[in-house]
Amino acid sequence: MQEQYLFKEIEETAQKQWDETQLYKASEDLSKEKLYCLAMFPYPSGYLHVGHVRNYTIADVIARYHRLKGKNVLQPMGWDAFGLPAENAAIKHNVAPAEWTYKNIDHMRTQFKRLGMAFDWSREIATCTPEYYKWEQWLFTRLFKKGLAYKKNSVVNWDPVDNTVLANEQVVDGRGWRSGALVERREIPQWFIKITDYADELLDGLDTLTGWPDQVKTMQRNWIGRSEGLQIRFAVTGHTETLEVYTTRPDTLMGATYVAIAPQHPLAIAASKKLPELAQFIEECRNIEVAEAVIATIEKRGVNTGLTAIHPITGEKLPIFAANFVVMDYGTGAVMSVPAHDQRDFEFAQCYKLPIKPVIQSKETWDYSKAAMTERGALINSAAFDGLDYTKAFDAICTVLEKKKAGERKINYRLRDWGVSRQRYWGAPIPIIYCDDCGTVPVPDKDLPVVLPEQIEFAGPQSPLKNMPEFYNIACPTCGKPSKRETDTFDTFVESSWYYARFASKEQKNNILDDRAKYWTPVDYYIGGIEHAVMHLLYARFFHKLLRDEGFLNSDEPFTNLLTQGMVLKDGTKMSKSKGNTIDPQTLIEQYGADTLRLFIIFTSPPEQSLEWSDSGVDGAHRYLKRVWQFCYQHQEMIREINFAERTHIQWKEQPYALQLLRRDMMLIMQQANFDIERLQLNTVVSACMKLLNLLGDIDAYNNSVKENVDQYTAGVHLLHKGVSVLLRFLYPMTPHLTEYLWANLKFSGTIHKTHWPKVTADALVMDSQELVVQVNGKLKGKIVVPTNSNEETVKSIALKQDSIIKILSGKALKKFIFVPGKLVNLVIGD
Ligand code: ANZ
Ligand code: ZN
Repeated sequence: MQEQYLFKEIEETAQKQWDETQLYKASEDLSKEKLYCLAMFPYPSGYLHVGHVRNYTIADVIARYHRLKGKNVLQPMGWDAFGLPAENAAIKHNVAPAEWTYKNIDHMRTQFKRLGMAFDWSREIATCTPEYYKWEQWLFTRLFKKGLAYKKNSVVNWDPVDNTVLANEQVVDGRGWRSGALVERREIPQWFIKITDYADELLDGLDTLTGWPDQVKTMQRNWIGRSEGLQIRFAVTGHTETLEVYTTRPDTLMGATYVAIAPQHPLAIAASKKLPELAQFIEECRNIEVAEAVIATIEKRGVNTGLTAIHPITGEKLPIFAANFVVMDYGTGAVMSVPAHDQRDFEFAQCYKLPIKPVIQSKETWDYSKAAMTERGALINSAAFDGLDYTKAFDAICTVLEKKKAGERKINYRLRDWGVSRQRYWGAPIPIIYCDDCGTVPVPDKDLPVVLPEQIEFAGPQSPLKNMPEFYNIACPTCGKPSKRETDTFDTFVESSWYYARFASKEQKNNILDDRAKYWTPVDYYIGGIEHAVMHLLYARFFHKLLRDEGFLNSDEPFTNLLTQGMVLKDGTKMSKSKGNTIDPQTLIEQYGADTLRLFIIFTSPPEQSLEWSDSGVDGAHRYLKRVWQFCYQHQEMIREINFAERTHIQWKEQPYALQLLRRDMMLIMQQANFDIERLQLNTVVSACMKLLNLLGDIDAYNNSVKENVDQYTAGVHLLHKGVSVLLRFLYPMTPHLTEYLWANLKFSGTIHKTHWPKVTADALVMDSQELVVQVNGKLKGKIVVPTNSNEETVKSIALKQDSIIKILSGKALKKFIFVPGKLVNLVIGD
């Protein structure tokens, strides 16, 4: 063993060996409890940043801990390899997306290895390979046959100069990122997957996810947006068809003073034929965004359609407006407007001088010329319903309308079906063929995968597939007639929705998954950024249920515990290339080693909180590891000797109080660390390691003080040996290279990778004796050791037998003896 901590040599030797022996390769072993630990796989952008390092280090610490706990651990890694940046790079630098992507993957794989991650590389997946996307194409054809995938028109961002559809990220301030042209909204046919069929299950399932942060569950609940309400049919004067509106506040029905419909509502379009003003308004609204946040803030505008709706209870005539705050694709695209109690309705009514009729009792006096009163309360101005509270009114009004056949209760969701088609090149081709005679035909299993051509050329941002007859011209699989392939590709969220399951059955050629997926899933720990709280995690939960329903999985949820790690900050702000405040992990690894970087990252903050970068913190972590090294270096012979010798049984309870206390302290540190690591409070596990090293120093000092006494010295050395073995194992998840080396070099048995996590010896926590402070007239005079839980009499007799006390007491009267159990005795004496 060298005196110097030569991290580079140690780490590189270890990594080479781990790779050659496939140390982290996982196999199914039914005799052991499985543990599947997964960090969200990265997009292969080309290099790992510190945020990645944090994400993957946290996961690696959890995985390594559970290895030592005796679990059968799977920790795979892969690449979310399709996506826009590869296309942008292709357009800018004239390099094929495939080539660019595979080069980045190679570089990042090397970086991961240099970080010492315990990944099972035999299961590596790149989602852009046909072996992978074949199976999502296959699944899609199943969903199509089941009616769970369908095509309908939907709005996209259209760049009129580049003649292409743009992704949202490619629209900057309403203009195309490349052409600078004003982006238009266009309706084109697109593919959807019916996630709404699973809305209720996705919502209810959240209640079972006790290992998920509440914040994420709330975000998913809001996204699904289930609401209970009433769908009402209004008769329209001069029309035979009724107008349906959806309301979540049936209790306010008597306060409806007008009806508002979306500009794209069929009734508005019909009315616009005779109303040029309305036609123009509809045209103007074509380009407004429909995001809810936008609707809340835009200026409420509209046009009177000239039509009137008949109030289903009062028979009053209510004007029907086409209004920009009503969206076509929620509810029925029409609302009964209650300006007294809904803010959007209120603003519109103010603008168009429409009546405001309060029907809900407010707690304080309310000024209805300023804002809507949106709280619930008892009904007023509502004829037969006056006095009813919210729940009773809701029920009564629903019942009346249901009896009149003018409406029924309805549950609505904010969740929309998932639009999966993208008009982009670098994605998995959607496996569909259009035949003039047979219609929409899914690609038969035997013709899968539909391989994405990788030798392509970009002439601007449009997908090259659209100009490749050799790709899209194809014979219809049913009738053989010349037909056309779909040239759209899948949204990359499709690939990331099921990769966690495919890791279990990676090389399976005959099926999407096999029984190994049932063994490994659900993922026990899933670690990633909060930015994936909604889309990715919701789509993955959805796919899990789809795969379950196809018989491939046997659980309902994919991720049992979810850990969302915090951001890495520098000077309080997010690190970003544009701010020029990024840290390159590669440089740090060269300067300090991967173990230091890993230790610093884990130590500095609890995983869920943000981490403030500090160069001196990295340095501190490194100094600590050097101290660990030094301690082991100095005690190497002593430790090896014990490891070589036959086991000596130490009678701990017969050792001096001081040593028993050191041993108890060691157990207390271990107990706390074990508790912390279980609740993923990883930073304090590092604190425990720091305390342990200090404690080892104390044990060393004790050993030096009892050198003359062979028995006592032997016991002390054994405690030191134990302490080192505990320290190395506690440090192992963070610093696997260093601890592997020291473990082997100090001749602890086996390899550290396969040893067991330290257990607390319960009896060491219970001390047979305890130390009390001795005071005389309130002044500290020394300490005595008494049996634990001694009564006052015993303590007094022991105290009075102390030589020092006898001396102090000589010739003086003991006026009072004060005993504070567990703490002190105080002798009050006179002159
Ligand atoms: C009358 C009313 C009175 C409403 C009141 C609210 C408060 P959630 O919870 O989101 O489902 N609404 C319905 N469809 C709409 C659409 N397509 N575009 C814009 N707004 C729409 O909210 C449903 C409520 O949002 C409905 O209840 C309706 O307004 C409005 F004091 O009806 B309410
Ligand atoms: Zn055909």
